[in-house]
Amino acid sequence: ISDAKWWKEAVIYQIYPRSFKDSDGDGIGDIKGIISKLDYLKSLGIDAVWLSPIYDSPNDDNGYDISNYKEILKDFGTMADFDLLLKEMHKRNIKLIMDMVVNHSSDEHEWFKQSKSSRDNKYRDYYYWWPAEKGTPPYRWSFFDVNSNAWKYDATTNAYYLHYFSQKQPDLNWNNPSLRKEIYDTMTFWLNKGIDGFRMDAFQFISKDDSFPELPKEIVNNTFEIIKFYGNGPKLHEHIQEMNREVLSKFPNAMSVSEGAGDSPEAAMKFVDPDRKELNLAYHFESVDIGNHISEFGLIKYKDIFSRYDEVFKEKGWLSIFVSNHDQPRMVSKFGNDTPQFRAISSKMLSTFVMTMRGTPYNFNGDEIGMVNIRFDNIEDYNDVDTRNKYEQLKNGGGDLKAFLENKKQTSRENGRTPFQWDATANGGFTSGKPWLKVNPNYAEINAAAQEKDPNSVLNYYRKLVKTRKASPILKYGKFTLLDHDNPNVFAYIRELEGKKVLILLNFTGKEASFDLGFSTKHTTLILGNYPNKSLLTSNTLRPYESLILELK
Ligand code: TEU
Repeated sequence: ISDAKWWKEAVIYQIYPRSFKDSDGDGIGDIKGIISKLDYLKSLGIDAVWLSPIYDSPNDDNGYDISNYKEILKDFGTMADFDLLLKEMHKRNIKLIMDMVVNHSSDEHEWFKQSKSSRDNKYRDYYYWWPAEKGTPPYRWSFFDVNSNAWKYDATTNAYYLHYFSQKQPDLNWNNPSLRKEIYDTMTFWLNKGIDGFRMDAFQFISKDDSFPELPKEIVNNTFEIIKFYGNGPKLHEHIQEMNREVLSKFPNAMSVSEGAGDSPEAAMKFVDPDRKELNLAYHFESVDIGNHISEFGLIKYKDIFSRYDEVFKEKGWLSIFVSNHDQPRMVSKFGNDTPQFRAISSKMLSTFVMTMRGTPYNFNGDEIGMVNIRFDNIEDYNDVDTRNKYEQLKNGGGDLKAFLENKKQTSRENGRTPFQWDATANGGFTSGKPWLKVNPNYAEINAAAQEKDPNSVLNYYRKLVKTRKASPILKYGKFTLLDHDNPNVFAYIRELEGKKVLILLNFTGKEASFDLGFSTKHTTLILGNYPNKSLLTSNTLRPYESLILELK
């Protein structure tokens, strides 16, 4: 394969460090905890870890609000721990992708403290300020603000500052070349340590028109419109190209992925078209912003998103394939079925999808053992700034709080953040102390240790999947063709490379489902299936949540 690259062939595993493994009993996951689980990661067969932020932070948004880009958060350990982690990962041939959050910083970052101290401070223009004598600034919607207002008034200099996310996450002003230089220095600092790349947080939002034209009315509370408007600032690609020249081009083996990639496949392509010299992988949200549960939005719409993107990316560019992350509820609770009857089988089916689709597969920690939504009853159980502030806002407006909490049981991103369930001991073996966020009480049944012993477990199936993917150039590079488009129950497709074909059949329902491929499945051999016993393939039927990877002759 002429354009082979390690990040096209890699399986990426996302670690949410706060919830992965606590080594010192303070209830918060840490770097030493991760080090103690590196052999587990190795046993999965994964190639790279994307580590959510571990930098110094007051944790308004769990590290996505950075107060010092070159220091490690004390709760997580020290720089020496980090250096050891990197060394131990590389020893095991696991690469490390860091999360770089540079659309905004923490309001406790030295830059912001300086910036807000006076209008003529040299850091003033590191952020966006609107002097109050000009009147109220043109409205900007905020993701996490209690009033959905991205402008916050600050009396020190009688001005408003911009924050697309929480009030403690002021947006960095990328129009300022000194700020951009600081960011490039920071990235170079980490790359010089030997890390293997970056996931660029909220990166589609970095460029802003600082004349702040009126916002289109449709934008409010409409994710798609917000991404369309905020995700395509006037100098976005100019900045990314500069970053490529100043940093990425000097580290040609490092991978780069933008979180968010505009509002269409064509927009996403602009981030990663090799001729444009910007980034390596696109990571778009259409397939997760599609709705709350697959039974509501339906499989056909879901298939269409993947086909539409694949069509644009079939000749060049590269996509990320994922079904969950730390901003999403649990994969099985959204796209599968997390009842005891179907949890394991549908988890396996979903991972089969991720591992057989074209693009680099990502697994969010815990999905490989089939962890499910915790479904908190009380707002006090939530730590997440997004959920808490939306609750507050609703409360202030006299909204239906009960309905809100009910909805969050299905949709809150905190469902994906509960501590990793390692074994059946107290707190799922995550910590010997009091966990920062409740552990799902089902850890007694759902945990890694129990699954180690069971050859048919979700975990052991996941390992087989990774092996299958890694051994197959067809699954990595093969062309994707969707079959049986109108089938609302079965996702069927072929991957094809140099005349060799693999057929993938996925039943997304809890019932037997039939399919019509337009050809017979007689001449197929099974590569991997998620049921332990023989399939009903001869009758063109799949069992509930069945998945099959077949060689097609
Ligand atoms: O998320 C940014 C972001 O754009 C998402 O909230 C996105 O809109 C959503 O996932 C689509 O469904 C990043 C981080 O991943 C998130 O954890 C942070 O809270 C946020 O940036 C602010 O740093």
